[in-house]
Amino acid sequence: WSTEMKIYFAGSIRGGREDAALYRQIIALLAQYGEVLTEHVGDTELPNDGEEGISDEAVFARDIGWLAQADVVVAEVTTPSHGVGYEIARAEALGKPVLCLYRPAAGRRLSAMLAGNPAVRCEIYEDAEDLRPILERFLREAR
Ligand code: 6IA
Repeated sequence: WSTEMKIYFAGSIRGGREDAALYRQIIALLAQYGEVLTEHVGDTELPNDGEEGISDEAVFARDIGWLAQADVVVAEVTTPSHGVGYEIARAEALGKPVLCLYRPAAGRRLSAMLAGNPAVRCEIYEDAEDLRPILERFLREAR
């Protein structure tokens, strides 16, 4: 594996931090395959109203810069998030490979804008233990 691959991981922040510990696990897995540009998304201490000391404008500019540099985007999309949806659309427009990871449950359904989008790969899983083969296949094909 090339350690040069730059991976942009997207997960909900203000959309809700229920899955923050899982994001952290996914980031740790991804870090075995490349450089994860967005490790703060897995910071379980991060309050969902945002980090102190950095403006929304600075967050936006920084994240857009990272997205432009990224080779691939991996998004955990179970908790709906405007920011994650925006990042996915932006990555698609930039022609970057996008993988969406989704945990199905009764009473919710993945947005048709992702599930019905031929430009993004959506993979269903149950917990972090399922992810290694899914991530390896995606990253191999993206290289
Ligand atoms: O709408 P959301 O807040 O749920 O959007 C989450 C997504 O947008 C994540 O994938 C991040 O890449 C990006 N994002 C949104 N807010 C932040 C943010 N907030 N910081 C970094 N990325 C963000 C302030 C806290 C931060 C400085 C650690």
